Amino acid sequence: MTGTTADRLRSLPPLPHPGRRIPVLGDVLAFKADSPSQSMTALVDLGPVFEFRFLGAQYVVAAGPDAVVELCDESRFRKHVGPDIEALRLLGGDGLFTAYNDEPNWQKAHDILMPAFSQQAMRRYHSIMFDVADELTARWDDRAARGETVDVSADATRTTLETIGRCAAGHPFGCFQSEQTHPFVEHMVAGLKGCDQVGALRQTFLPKFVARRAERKVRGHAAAMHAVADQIVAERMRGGLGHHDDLLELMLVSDLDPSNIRYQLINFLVAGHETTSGALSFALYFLSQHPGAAERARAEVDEVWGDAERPDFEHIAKLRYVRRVFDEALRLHPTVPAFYREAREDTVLAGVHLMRKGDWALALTMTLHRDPRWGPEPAAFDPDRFAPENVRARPAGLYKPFGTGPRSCIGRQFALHEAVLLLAVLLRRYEMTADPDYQLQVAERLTLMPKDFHLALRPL
Ligand code: MNH
Repeated sequence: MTGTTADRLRSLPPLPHPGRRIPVLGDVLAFKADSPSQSMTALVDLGPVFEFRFLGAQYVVAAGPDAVVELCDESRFRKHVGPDIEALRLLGGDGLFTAYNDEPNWQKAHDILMPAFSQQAMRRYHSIMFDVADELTARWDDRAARGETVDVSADATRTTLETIGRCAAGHPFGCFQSEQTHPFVEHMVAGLKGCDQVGALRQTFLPKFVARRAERKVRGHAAAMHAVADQIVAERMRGGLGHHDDLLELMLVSDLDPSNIRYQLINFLVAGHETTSGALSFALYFLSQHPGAAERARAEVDEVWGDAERPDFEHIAKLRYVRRVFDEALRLHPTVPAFYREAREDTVLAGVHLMRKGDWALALTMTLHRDPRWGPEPAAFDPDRFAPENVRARPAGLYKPFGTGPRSCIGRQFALHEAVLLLAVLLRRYEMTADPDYQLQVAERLTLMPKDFHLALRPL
């Protein structure tokens, strides 16, 4: 650290924090425990970087768009495994998402798994994605025939879990064969919630046993999820290696150790369905609120797909407008609402906050995505923001739904292909209307998801 930076540290005012700070407890009043990232977003007026405290723990939040853009500068910052992600290691160990930057298994697994996300691999997933779409439409046809509405987030979750299970590991979860939520999802939801608590508790000055008690609960859910992963591996081994060409096979023929393979499976089964499910649900929400956009998207599907029941792989990327609808939904409701970044060296963030090497801050995607540079009404749904001429006219770096840098989302192309395909299938088959009284509510666990959102379907 140079003398001048040290001097600046002394001259920097303390970070702003929410009003009504309570001694010892901290800033709890400013937060709704069940919607932390929405609470943080609401505090953006405090300044580009603010802090909040909770039982002795300090969280630094970058909400100002320029501060978030700075945090995405890979030369100064890198991914940080923040408190809740660290706790997620109880479920996901050293799998890709939960691995530390310098953990050898990250680079190793990343290199082994990259081929599972190549164009060639995506072509194989294409027909599986249609198989699952058929199960979804069979369910929805049935509901429509009975005049019932559909629970969008629940069915989107069925669809994306089924898709990732079959594409990544040849494992059908049977999500459409049961009215119950799949036990894997039950344990995942409870596990994710528990990890959030464990992450927060470990930072506080409360005695260690408090966090450990919360940990024990999470371990129960982790064991159930690990059993699912182990069963998937056992299934594959029984059939013998060499007959499949998927992510699981890539791992099993590699020298990754068995415990890491189990963790990777958990990572992919969780990261690979929950985020896409939420994003798909938000896209359907916006389509139901904007009939003009739905009509335009439907016309595009008709034109590009024609009569083909199962158009080729290439016909998905040609659905430019459907893609814009999805991009815009992810802009307004980024299902991963924030990510952690740590300083590579001592540095000053946004001119207001000195960070020592290794210090971290939470980068909020939601505020970045609603920066005035998006146009006069940043909160309004307008897919044409993603028309090429408008993308070119905007500064780069204002859109980060998939994170940033080498630790950004490995499943991005997978998610985009799956989501655009599903939206097209649904648009072509149904007119979808929401209850006119429905007010969008956003549920938060690790990711965002519309709450209690139902659609009425009219087959076309
Ligand atoms: Mn995904 C990392 C968002 C779909 C697998 N994903 C990330 C990150 C974001 C993200 C943000 C970076 C987090 C961080 O910096 O800490 N992911 C999404 C969104 C969707 C999504 C918004 C869908 C929409 N992700 C998918 C799918 C898969 C997947 C589908 C798997 C098939 N994601 C991952 C993995 C990582 C990741 C694995 C961790 C990558 C790494 O660190 O190497």
